[in-house]
Amino acid sequence: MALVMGVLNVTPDSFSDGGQWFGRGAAVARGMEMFGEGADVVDVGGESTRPGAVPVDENEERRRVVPVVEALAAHGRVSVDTRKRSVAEAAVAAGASLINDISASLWEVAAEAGPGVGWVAMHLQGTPETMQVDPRYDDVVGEVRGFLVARAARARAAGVDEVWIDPGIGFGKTAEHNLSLLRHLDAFVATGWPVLVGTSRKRFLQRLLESPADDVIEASLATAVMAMSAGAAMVRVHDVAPTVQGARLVAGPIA
Ligand code: HH2
Repeated sequence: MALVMGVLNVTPDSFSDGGQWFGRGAAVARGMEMFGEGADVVDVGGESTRPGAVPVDENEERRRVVPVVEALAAHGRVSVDTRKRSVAEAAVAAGASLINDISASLWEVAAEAGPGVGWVAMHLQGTPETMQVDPRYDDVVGEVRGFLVARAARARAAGVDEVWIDPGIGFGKTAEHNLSLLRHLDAFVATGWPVLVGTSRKRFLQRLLESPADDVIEASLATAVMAMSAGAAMVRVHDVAPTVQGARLVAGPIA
């Protein structure tokens, strides 16, 4: 069965849930709730990477993330969503066992931590500050896949046992690029690296459906189910309980 990664943004400004879980107590309670709903991993992030978001100072990011990781790691698997080495290191020291790395450059932190700490390579064109200005590809599927396979191989060569690849839906991609990647997930699955996909509450769904943010919850579930049906081994979502139901259906009755 595909794994479900629950999103926990400990930020004042994330795209769909900014500010909601900013306090430590509220964040830990939400993480516990997601474990209760069946999340296999809770992904703790202290910096919004939505298009145009303001970068966060690394001390502030560590201050946001570490206590929440520490509290949740006693109850289930925790990943840290960061592009900063010091934040990844501090989160691993606090109990995170997966580095969800939107910069696809921190595999050495996982390698240094040794067995039991995995790494996700996510593709991003440009930087979160500018990535949606004018994203361009000749062959989005081939370029993103080539990049991820090369990074995954470097991580494996450095000694990381558990390596995931993620096409980075919405990160330096137009709605058409995102659709191409979703339609061709089989090309990523065929690489043999386990594939993680995050479509949850993303802006391209709003654009495609011409909907306000709150109305893309169902579209988020639909695209998560599509991704799992195409062979994604993990989906990153805000709405854990319905996605766990979807994962069970894909793995069982409708397999
Ligand atoms: N998407 C977001 C953040 N981290 N990590 C992976 N591996 N894959 C993704 O698609 C992905 C990710 C952006 O979504 P969200 O956390 O909802 O928003 P924000 O960056 O504003 O916190």
